[in-house]
Amino acid sequence: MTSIANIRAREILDSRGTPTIEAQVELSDGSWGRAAVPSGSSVGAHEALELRDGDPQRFGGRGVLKAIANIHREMLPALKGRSPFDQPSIDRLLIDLDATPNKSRLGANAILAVSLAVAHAAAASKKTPLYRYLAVSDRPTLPVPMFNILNGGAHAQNSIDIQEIMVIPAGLPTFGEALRAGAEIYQSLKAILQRQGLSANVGDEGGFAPQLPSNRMALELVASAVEDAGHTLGRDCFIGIDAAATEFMAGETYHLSRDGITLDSEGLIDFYGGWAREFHVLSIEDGLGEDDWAGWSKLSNALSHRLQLVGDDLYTTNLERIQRGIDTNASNAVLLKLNQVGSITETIDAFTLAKKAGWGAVVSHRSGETEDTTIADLAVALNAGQIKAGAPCRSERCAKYNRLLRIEEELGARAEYAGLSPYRGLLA
Ligand code: 2PG
Ligand code: MG
Repeated sequence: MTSIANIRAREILDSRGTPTIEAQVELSDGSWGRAAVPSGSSVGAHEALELRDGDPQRFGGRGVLKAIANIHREMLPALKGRSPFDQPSIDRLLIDLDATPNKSRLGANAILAVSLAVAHAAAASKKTPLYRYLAVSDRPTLPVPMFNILNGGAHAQNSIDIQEIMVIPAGLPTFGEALRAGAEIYQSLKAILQRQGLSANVGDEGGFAPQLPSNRMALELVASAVEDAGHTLGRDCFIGIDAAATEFMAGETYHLSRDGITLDSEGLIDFYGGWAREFHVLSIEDGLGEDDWAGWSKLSNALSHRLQLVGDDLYTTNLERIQRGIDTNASNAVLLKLNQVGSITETIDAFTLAKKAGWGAVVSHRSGETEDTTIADLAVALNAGQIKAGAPCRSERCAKYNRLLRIEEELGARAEYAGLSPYRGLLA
C-alpha cells in the first residue's frame, strides 16, 4: 500500500519578497508532490491564523521557521505511514492535531502547505493531473477569469479606495480567447494611462495603480480600455469590483477618500447601483464591511437580482459564516481562498455548502502569491465557474492562467468554458 514516507518543508519567498512555506510530500512509491502557500494583505478578521515567527532579527518578524518546525516535528510523525488518498481524513487529522478553532497552534499556513502537497503527491502517484484527481464531476469546466487590471486599496499606495477593478470576459467562446481578451484590454489600459500622463506602474496583483482623482474614473478608464481593445462591454466583457470595504470603514460608515465622501451602508449601496447601471458591472465583492451583516442583507435585497454579490472577508471560506450568510440572505456568492480556512477539504466543504444554496463561487488567489498553480486545478475540479488570479501580468499571476491554458489543451474537444453560465440568472 502506498503511504506517506516523508515531508520536507522550507521557507521560500512570495511575490512580495515575504517568506512563505513550501512543503514537499514524498510517498513510499517514489512519487512526490509540492505546494506553496499564499498570503493576503487585506486580511479578514475571521481568517485562520498565519503563523509568523515574530523574530525581529529575521525578515522583520515575518519568518515562518516555527510553522516549518511544526510540520517536521508534529505533522510528519502523525502522517507517516498513512495513505495519501483519503484527503478528508488527512485534513481531519491535521485539524485535530492543531486542536484550536483557528489553527493558531500549528499555523494555518503550515497545515495548508501539507494538505496541498499531500493532494499533489496522491495525484502524482495515480499519474493523473490534480484537476482530475480532485474532480467532482466527469465534465470539468474551464472557469471565467476575473482579471484585476486596476489595483487600489491595500494593494497599491495612493491609488483609489476600491481595491480591485476587474475585467470579466465571460462572453468569449473559450478560456484561451478570454485570456487573450484580458491581455489585450490590459495593454490598451496601459496605453490610455500613458497617453493621459498617468503612471502605468503596477500594484501587488499586476494591475495598474495610477493616482486618480475619483473611484469613478477607474471605472471609466477600464470601460474605455475594453472598447479600445475592440471588445464590447455588456456583451463580451463585464466589469467586476472588489471593494474590500472593510479597509475603508470608519466606525459604522464608509469613507471614500478619493471622492471626499462618507456614506452609510444605504448610501454606498446606491453608489454601487449607479455604477452597475452605467458600467456593466456584473459582480461586486466585499461591497460592505466584514461584520456589517445588516448592511449585507440590504445590499442583497437591493441588487442581488442583477449583480453577483461575493463575500470574501465576510465569510473567510468559513462554514459557519457562510451558513449565516445563507440564513440571512446576505449575498449570492462566495470567494474561496484556501489559506483563509487552511485545508483543501474545508475549502471544498465551503464550496459544496454555497452551491447547495444556489450560490456562485469564485476560486481566488491572494495578493501575496508564488508560482504554485493549485487554484487553477481546483477551479476546474470543482466546476466553480470563476477564478480570480490578478492581472494577466507578473509571472505569479500568469502561472495560474497559463496552467488553465494547458488544462484546456489537454481536455481538447471536451474542454468547456463556463462563459456566461455563472451569471445566467443575472443577465436575463
Ligand atoms: C482579496 C484578495 C485577493 P488579499 O481581497 O480578494 O485579491 O486580496 O489577498 O490581500 O486579501
Ligand atoms: Mg477580496
